[in-house]
Amino acid sequence: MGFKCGIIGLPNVGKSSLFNALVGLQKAASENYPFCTIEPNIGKVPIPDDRLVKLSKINKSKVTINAQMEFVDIAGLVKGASKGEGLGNKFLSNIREVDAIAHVVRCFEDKNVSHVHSAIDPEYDIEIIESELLLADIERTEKILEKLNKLIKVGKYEYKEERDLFLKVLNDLKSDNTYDQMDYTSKDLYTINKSGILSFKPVMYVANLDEGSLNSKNIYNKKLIELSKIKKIPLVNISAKIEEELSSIKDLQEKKELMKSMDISRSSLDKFISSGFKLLNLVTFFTSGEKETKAWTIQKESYAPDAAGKIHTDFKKGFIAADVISYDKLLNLGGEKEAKLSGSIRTEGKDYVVQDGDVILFKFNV
Ligand SMILES: Nc1nc2c(ncn2[C@@H]2O[C@H](COP(=O)(O)OP(=O)(O)O)[C@@H](O)[C@H]2O)c(=O)[nH]1
Ligand SMILES: [Mg+2]
Repeated sequence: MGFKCGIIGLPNVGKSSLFNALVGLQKAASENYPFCTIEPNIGKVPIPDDRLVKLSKINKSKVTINAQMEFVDIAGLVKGASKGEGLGNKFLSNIREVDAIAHVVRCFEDKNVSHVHSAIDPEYDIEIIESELLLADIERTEKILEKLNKLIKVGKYEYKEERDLFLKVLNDLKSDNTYDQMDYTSKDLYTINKSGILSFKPVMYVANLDEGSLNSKNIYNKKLIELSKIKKIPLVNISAKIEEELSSIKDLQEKKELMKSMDISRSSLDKFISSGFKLLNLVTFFTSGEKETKAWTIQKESYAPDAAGKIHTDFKKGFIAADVISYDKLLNLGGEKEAKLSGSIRTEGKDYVVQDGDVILFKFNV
């Protein structure tokens, strides 16, 4: 199971440029992932993590392997998509499959690249996309309610709770997209997202900026910053075009020089990937030894056997215990040997909830 982040937005805003930049990273990393196939609209990219590098160094591992996340390039949504306009239904069903959404918003000017609504206007662009998702969701929720009501009518009262949940969802969808996710428990959100409702998925805005505006924010960007604050939606600034160019350059020196000439210190792709990762509500744990140091991801609040199952199903089936130490503690002590000698490694059982940054050695029976 992979964690997927879908890239959505109007046509010609830079989705594919961003996606190509991510695929560039994937190609660069693919020597570490011999089983990694490249699909046309799915990119698997390594999640950057400074801790992994340090951990690998301290334990003198031969190989270092990042956790991965999947990105999906979803073709442009247009006005009327919820009514099937421009292959709308197909695009909407692609969005249903993702765990989080990166909404790319055009903030660059370029006379050679047409804008579907002739003028660049982040607020209006966002409204179009969000209202298409909303309209599709209202229709879907009404259908779900119809089905649940039928079941209740024939005496299946156990569906009442779910019906009430979707009544609340419908009410929130209709009251102009101002619902507060805090009103819902994580179990509610799980049920809602599983039902194919789009508006409740975790989302971030991605401002695609001019080459020249990356450091000095332009008016479109300023507007978007304001909007993201009001809506409490995280925002990442990138220049998809620059990132696409940078990720295609293999020579590190050449890359550095190009970045210097454009006055950028760090690729914004890392920040984009990290933000996407945060949205997915995951934690990272590590396995580390002389052979390799590896980062793994798992849903927050997961138990130790589930973490073991990420590595191998046998690890979960035959789970006995987990030897655990936090990354910070291990690094402070100076390495695995020192941690063992000082008795700092805890043994945890099957009820242990894995914490972000845990370094774990699983014990199991096969
Ligand atoms: N000037 C400029 N052009 C860009 C930028 N990002 C994308 N483009 C161009 O805009 C056009 C559409 O980009 P694309 O990524 O295909 O958009 P999509 O339809 O959202 O997938 C392409 O010609 C890109 O080269 C940017 O930051 N600056
Ligand atoms: Mg495209």
